[in-house]
Amino acid sequence: MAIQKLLIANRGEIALRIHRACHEMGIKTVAVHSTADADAMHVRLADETVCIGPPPATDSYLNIPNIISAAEIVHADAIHPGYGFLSENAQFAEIVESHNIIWVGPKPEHIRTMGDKIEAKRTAAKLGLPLVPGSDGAIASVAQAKKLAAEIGYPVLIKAASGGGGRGMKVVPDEDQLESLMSQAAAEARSAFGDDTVYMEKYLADPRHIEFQVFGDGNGNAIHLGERDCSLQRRHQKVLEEAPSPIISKKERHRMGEIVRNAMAEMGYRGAGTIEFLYENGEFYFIEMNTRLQVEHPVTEMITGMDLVREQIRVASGEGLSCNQDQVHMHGHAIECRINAEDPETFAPSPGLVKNYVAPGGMHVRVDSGLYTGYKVPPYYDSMIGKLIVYGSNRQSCIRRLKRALEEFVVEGMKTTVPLHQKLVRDPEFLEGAYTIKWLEQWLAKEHERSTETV
Ligand code: MV4
Repeated sequence: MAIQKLLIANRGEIALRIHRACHEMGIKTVAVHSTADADAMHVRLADETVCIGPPPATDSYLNIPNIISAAEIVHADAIHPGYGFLSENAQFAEIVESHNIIWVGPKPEHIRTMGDKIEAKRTAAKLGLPLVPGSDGAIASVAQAKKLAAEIGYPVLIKAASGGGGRGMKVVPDEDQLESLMSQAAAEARSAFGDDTVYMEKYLADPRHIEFQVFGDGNGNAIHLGERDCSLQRRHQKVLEEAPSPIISKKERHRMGEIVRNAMAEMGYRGAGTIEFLYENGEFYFIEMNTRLQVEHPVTEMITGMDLVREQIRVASGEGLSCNQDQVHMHGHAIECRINAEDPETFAPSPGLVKNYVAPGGMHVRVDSGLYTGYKVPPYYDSMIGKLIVYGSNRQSCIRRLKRALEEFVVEGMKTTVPLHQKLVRDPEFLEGAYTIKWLEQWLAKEHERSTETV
């Protein structure tokens, strides 16, 4: 069924991104927004707007009855959830579908399965994905944990079944600390997620975070769009992402790509998904699957030339994927810098009035942002105000262009992470592509030391 009017259940740059895809496809858009976002760019551009509540997200962007009511009032025939907020809420997906509204997302059952990290690992194992050695399911007792940890070898990692984003994770260095760290992890998981189920994995000391982009049509056809390297993170927040990974060979990409593609085809996966791996000593280990479009999807778009939001909408409306695997071609290199309204040294949020905004441009430079001069960044939400995505025929030319684009970026009135990126892309180790998940925080600590040194 062709979609005529789509409700965007999100805000910020991703709401704008979805609006743009819709208008290119001839689909009318509905922006739902909190009172704090009345002046947002995507609200200005949308065909219709509905205010769904006060600033706190729980009362607006997470308020299911208000969003469904808005969709009914304007007769929207589809809802796109973006990322974050309700995007991985299986119950919301079910409610949308039960109102005969097209859910632009994966099947609710797949969202639910992948939301439970233990179920996700079980499913992944059945589908032939390689796992980190660990417990087969939840840990039931300290005795069982001790026995298993002795088999796996210390250090081990205790993770929350409902977790994600690193919350409720504990590294256990030896058996003496197992019992106490296990109960701490369970307590943290209970207070954060209302579920104290934990599981165990071998702790990988210094891996890279590599994720594969997949797409399914829901009827057993699936494609992969290669990988992204997302190892550069600070406190589980990604800072800069690139595609392809500087350390994955064509052969490895093809091998893993086929494994994830077959897995998605076999499960009948529908829509966009990301399969997350840790990569160490030449081996991939599945850790989680995200059942949504991700912030960093544009780097994949740059190297494949595909519009992933368009693809999501096609699949949701039953038109199927626009191509098969043989028609997916990856060329060149792309890097995304997340631009946050934050102090680049302390990372303290820095919302407020944008006194002057000039985005970079030119060949192969893309800026996804709802910012404009005179806009007021509200203090209630995530501090990401935009993304700079740059393409080059190879990694070196991409980085040269990225430096040039970062020089052009003007955001006045608030602190941003632009200066951080300007420094980062000049670091010799970054230039070599020689980084792992621990590298950025160590680099930031060194940079901080350097900047606070007294003469
Ligand atoms: C791990 C790990 C080491 N060993 N699992 C962090 C959040 C969650 N998505 C998975 N995480 C990790 N799981 C094993 N068995 C290290 C991390 C991790 C991490 C992973 C990806 C990117 C950045 C990270 C930062 C710290 C820890």
